[in-house]
Amino acid sequence: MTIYTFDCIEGHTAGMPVRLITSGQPDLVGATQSERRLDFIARHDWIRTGLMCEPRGHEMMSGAMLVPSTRSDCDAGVLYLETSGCLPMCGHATIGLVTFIIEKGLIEPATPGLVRLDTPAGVVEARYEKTGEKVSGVRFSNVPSFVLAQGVELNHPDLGLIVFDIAYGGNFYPIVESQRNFGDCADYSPEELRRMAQVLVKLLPSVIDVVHPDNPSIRGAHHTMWCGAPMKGADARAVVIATPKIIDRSPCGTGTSARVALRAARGEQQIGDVFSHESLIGSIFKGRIERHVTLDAGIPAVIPSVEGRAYITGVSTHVIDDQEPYAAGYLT
Ligand code: PYC
Repeated sequence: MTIYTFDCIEGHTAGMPVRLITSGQPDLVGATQSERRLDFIARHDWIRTGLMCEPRGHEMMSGAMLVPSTRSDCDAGVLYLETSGCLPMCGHATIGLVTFIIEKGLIEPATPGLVRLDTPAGVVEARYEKTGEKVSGVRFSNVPSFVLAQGVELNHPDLGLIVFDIAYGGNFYPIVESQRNFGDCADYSPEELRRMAQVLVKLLPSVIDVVHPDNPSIRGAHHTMWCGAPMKGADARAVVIATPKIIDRSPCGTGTSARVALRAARGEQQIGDVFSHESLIGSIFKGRIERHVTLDAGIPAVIPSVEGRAYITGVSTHVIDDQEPYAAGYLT
């Protein structure tokens, strides 16, 4: 029998849970964080499922694990863990983990006010502001974000023909906007959106091969964005589903980045414009275009930044006894 122990900081960003694992990390093999993510998935994914899924977590649980940086120019390395998988990047978790490590004094960044993170998707720079002991806001500059495809058509069994664009902001997002067979995310219950997302994600490979042009280990779309009119005066609203189960409570940092990339490609947003993006529950992220860049594969992209706020709600220690029946967790 082996008992594994993990210390965590608990909290939320814009209402979406963040569980930050600060001890018990496995030794990972790989020269880059992207390679270490693949090693984690191959050998240690039970830590993700054990700490994110029931009975220690729940359907919406999401978080991150602090790991050593593989680069000398970063303050910390990070893997993003949630019930939907070990992600290349996660925006709300980035805002959360930066808030937690600064408020708890876990890391002293080389440059005060700036945390450089070695993520599987690339280097992410997060700027934070403090009011007293509290972090009052985090704005991270994301990895290059771009449009993979526009006008993709899919015959959805519930909706009929739907047309959407696919953009990348650290994860790939089919972005479904108002059209003949889909009015507004507010027309559907969260459970209906989740069911529609599960079907879309399942059928997507039959119409398009989703692969990052510069990093083929980032492939497939497991997240979807369902757009609608804002409820509280933001510029737009979206409900993001990270299949199989997550209905994001935040406006989704990587999803907001993907939407900003789409808006940039359409000429709807310029450098300096602020795009306020509202979530399922009305919480807000602010998305900006920091600069235009080009992928190694020659595709135009933007560096978006996303701003939001996170809060610590507790600390926890979880143990996983490998003889326990639900050691690796479960989702119903
Ligand atoms: O904030 O990037 C995000 C995110 C990904 C999945 C859930 N939230």
